[in-house]
Amino acid sequence: MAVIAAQPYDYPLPTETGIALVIIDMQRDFLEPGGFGAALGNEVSRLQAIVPTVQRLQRAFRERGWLVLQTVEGHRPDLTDCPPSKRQRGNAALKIGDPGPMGRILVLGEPGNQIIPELAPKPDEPVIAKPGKGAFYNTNLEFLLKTHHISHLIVTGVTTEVCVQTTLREANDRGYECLLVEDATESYFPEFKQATLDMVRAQGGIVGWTATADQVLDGLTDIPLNPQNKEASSAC
Ligand code: TIU
Repeated sequence: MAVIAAQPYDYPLPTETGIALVIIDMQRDFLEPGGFGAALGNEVSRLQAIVPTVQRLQRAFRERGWLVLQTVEGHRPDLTDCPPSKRQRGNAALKIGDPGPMGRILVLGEPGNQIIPELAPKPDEPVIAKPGKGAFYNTNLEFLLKTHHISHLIVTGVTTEVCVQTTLREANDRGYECLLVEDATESYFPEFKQATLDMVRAQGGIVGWTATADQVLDGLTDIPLNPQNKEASSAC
């Protein structure tokens, strides 16, 4: 059986059902100055370090024709999907919906809401717009995963302890086998990232596994391509 060397123990890879790469919220709002992350008072530049690692994983999944799905956190322009509590929280100088240097803060379709160009999705790759921190709340993510027969999620993106961890926990409760990639996720707070990695793999992997991108890529080379994947690969 193919595995990824992981913590707290080897992550068994699926033989019959599918595996997907999940890239959480790698949007300008969180990685560039002038967006939501900066408006909350964070130093956003430290999130840039994971971009090449996420790109490597994205490339590997694409080469095999496997599902690569991304999320963006954002709200409808009328903010009817933004609870007032979320808008007020943190007392930021710029609130969700206010005009900022990259358009309206955390509003779908605005320049700040775009995925960074280095990780731009291909036209046939799904991008889930999510109004919450978790990617399952008020989205069709579960439907999408079911229709693609996905059971295993390789999880990356930002920020580790907010949208990534919330999504991973939501997925774990729904029965997905989740592996968080240690060097493909980042936080504005290194200690929160570390705490999240520790929490995920504590108690025998109570909410999942962690591994480095190299460990993931090594493990993936052992999975035989299924006919559907071969078809998808040859179409690329
Ligand atoms: N503020 C923070 O750390 N994160 C978020 O608001 N959203 C995500 O994590 N994507």
